[in-house]
Amino acid sequence: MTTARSAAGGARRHRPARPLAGPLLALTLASALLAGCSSEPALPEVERVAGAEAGQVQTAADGVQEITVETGDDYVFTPATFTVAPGEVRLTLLNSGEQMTHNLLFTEGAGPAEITEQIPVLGPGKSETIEFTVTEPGEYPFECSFHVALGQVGTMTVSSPG
Ligand SMILES: [Cu+2]
Repeated sequence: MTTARSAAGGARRHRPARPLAGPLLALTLASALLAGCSSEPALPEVERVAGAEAGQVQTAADGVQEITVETGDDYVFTPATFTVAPGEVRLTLLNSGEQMTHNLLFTEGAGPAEITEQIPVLGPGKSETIEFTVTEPGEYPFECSFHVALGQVGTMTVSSPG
C-alpha cells in the first residue's frame, strides 16, 4: 500500500502553499513539527464544515423540526446535546471526516421510550437522514456504537409540551 498520507496526525497539517519567503516558511514548518511532536497521540486535526447549520434545531418548510449532527475524524458528535419538542424529528448525521466511519443509534433502554430509527454505518464524507416521532419528554442518550468506549455519545432532550 502506498499512500501519501500517513495515519499520524502531523501528516494532515498540510496547508495550501502560501507565498512565504524561504526562511519564514522553514520556521513555520519547524514550529508546526514541534507542535505536532509535543502533543500526545494526536487525533487528526478536524475541520467542521457544517458551521452554523450544525447544532441548531430548525423547523423545515414542512413543519418538521430538523437537526444536523456532525462527526468527523474524531470521536465527537457536534452538537452532543440538543433539545427538540415532542413531535416529528428529522435528524441528519453528517460525517465530514476523511477517514473514519461512524454510526448513530439511540442507546437501548436508556431513554424514556425506544427510538429504533438509526444510522447503522456512515462512511467519511457521507450524510444520512432519519425521521422519527417523539412523544415522551426526557433525555434520550445516543451513541456511535463503534466508538462509545471512546466517549462518542450524546443526548437528545425532548422538552415537555407547552
Ligand atoms: Cu464513531
